[in-house]
Amino acid sequence: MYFQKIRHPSNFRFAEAHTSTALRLADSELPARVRDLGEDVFHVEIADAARWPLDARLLRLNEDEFDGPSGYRLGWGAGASLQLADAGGTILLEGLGGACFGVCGRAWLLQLARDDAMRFYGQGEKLTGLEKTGKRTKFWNLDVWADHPMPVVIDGQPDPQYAAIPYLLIRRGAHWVGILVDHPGSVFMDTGSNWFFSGRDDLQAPPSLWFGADEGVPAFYVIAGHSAAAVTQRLQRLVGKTPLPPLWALGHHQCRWGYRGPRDLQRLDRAFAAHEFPNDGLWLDIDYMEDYKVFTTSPAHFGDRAAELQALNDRGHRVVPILDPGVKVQQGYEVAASGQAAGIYCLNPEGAPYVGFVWPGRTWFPDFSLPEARVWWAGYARQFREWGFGGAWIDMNDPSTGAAEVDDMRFQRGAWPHWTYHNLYATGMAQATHEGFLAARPDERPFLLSRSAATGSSRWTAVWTGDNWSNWQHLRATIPCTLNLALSGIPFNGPDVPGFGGHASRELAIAWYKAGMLFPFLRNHAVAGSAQQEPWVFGDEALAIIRHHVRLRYKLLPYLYQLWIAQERDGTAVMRPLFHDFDNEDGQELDHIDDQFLVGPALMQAPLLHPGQQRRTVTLPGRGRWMDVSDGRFIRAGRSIQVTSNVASTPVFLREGQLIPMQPGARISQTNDLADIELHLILGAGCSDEAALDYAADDGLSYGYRRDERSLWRFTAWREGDVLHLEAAVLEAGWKPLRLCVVGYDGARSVVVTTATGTQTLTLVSEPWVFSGAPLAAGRSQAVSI
Ligand code: MIG
Repeated sequence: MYFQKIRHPSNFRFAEAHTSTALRLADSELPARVRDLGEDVFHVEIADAARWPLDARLLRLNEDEFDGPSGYRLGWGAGASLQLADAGGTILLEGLGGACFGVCGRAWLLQLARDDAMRFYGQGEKLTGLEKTGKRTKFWNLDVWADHPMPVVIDGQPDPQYAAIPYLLIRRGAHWVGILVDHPGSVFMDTGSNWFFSGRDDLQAPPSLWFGADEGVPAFYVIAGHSAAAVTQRLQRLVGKTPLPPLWALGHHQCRWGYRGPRDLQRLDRAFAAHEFPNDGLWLDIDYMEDYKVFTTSPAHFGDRAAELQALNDRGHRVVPILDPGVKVQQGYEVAASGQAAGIYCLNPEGAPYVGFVWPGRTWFPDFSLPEARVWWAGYARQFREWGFGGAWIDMNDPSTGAAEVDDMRFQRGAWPHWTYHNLYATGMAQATHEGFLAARPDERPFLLSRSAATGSSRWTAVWTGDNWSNWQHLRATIPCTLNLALSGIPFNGPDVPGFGGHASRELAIAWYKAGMLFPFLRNHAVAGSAQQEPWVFGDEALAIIRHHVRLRYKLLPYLYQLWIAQERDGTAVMRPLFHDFDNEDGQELDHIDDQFLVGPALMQAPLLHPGQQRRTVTLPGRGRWMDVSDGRFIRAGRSIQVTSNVASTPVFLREGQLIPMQPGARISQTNDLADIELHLILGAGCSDEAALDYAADDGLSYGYRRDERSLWRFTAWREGDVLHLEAAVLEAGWKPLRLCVVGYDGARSVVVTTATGTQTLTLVSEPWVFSGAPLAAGRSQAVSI
């Protein structure tokens, strides 16, 4: 842990009473306001301009989003204690009476009563596990390798990480409550770490949890609801939903610190083609630049840049280079000079441009908190996109400043101290880059990947979880990290596969690819100097296994794409923990399951995460059945089972009563057509469920879908004996008609398809296919057009 200490309630003075507009301390009053924003979203603000003169909340959240009534109530009770009650008046969350809101100079803190039945999640990007009871932490973006000792990094313990989302999701029985601190700088939080010297608790304090900040206006949101899913959706609407990504961003990406330019990428393109391994993104790390100067390309590595990029693009690969914010301080470097002329750099306390030391050497840093700095940066980003680069990978935006203390970097032309924009720096960079890309191609969905992030950044960028290590504990840690990011409003994220630092073994590479094949973002990336880890370097058998599972991701793209449509529509998480979709029922406890996860409503993975592992326990949540893709059996849920697997396979379960759209046949290229699908009906023998799916298709690239250039079908399906029934209605027809085959399981022999033009019965011809491991018995219909 980077920060061993955080502020402690003992040093705070607490409000003891309240009026309708203020909290009363011994000798003063603090204006305090609780607002009900609607739909059980509340805002609490203690805006005392005397104590907190600077309101640094530049990124406004979507408070106007909520228009329904609230069932819960939030307000101050006796002892100036914040209280959340449900519709029946039962108190669900409560401050410690007389010790709820406190101040310590400019620091503030809010303390709530804690009991052992509470469960805690969220907290954004952290490697501290799925459930967060007993954690002491800070939210402060860091360059992890630069700021933590290397043994801590390798061991998988560094905290904080690159992205800071000061959010806590609390489960208390059947209620879920999210608390989001609205603060651009350092926020601290303690969920019961009980940090007493020598184990002695001289305070005799009741169990509590607290959060606060060192300075800045105390403000936070409270979101209450009856499920983790409902609270997460409203959090996402509040901070901003993730716009529908271009389809290529959901593919496989190949990166390495060491690819320098088109020649390296052409070699990769040939290898992917030779191995019939689908891949969408080819990435360039810092060596593609001239002297590490941002917005340049090295003449040594590029020839006719436009032609080279076009040729790669024609072969189905987008080229995604890295952009670092630091601008090299150098005479005659146009970017540096124009930024200086525009006066858009961060200043130090003496009023000169702040200097840091990163890859280019002495560097200045654009002040993305200034709209004019974002416009300046967007101008270069636009040109960059026009050169033919497909996306941007924005790095070092924590911001990383080398040996120079970041605190001397000030914002708003020097008027604002560093904390006011620290955690938002990457988000400003993402926003500016996004604007530049849109200016270059107004009708193309931009794709950005950022290292650092904050509340709200998912409006502009996906996130990768930074520099991890090729070892098993890092593999295991990726699952809860990605799940908690999704619960915290950053659904589009993923780790470097199969680890950035160190050397991935063959076994780890296979395990990581199998576990990560359906993560929201999938990129192979490695540090300079490590052993090569492209999918084909581990031998033919490993290549075949990795390729199979990456092709499976591509086969599932029509399904994955629907999950992103749902995210953009209502903020639904994509990859999520079991408790997002299922309650603890019948004695089945899902609170701590961190080695299984759901990808959308229909698919659950339970990967092998230890060397040599061939068996594991799998919890099947809910009351229905799950189909085991290794043998097609439908297994009753509400219990745990033992499964065996092997190097070639990974345990995956499909939820009965779901319809899963997939690409037809095996995937060997990155060519997609969302209007040509197999619809897999997960309905086992004896199933009485009715299944439903709205399926949408568009070009996967432009904003046409916002102009009605998309098609939408509504499917309903059920099973009677060995006959499947499928009803299909066309709800929108702005894109293409649908070519559809039906795939059935568990002895289904025919399907009766009903559309507006009539009913036809199609035979399901036995066509086993390999989902993972052994062939899976299935029946497939001929294609129909809808
Ligand atoms: O100081 O650009 O996290 O993905 O390969 C290291 C080189 C800078 C850190 C990124 C990593 C990238 C590396 N960068």
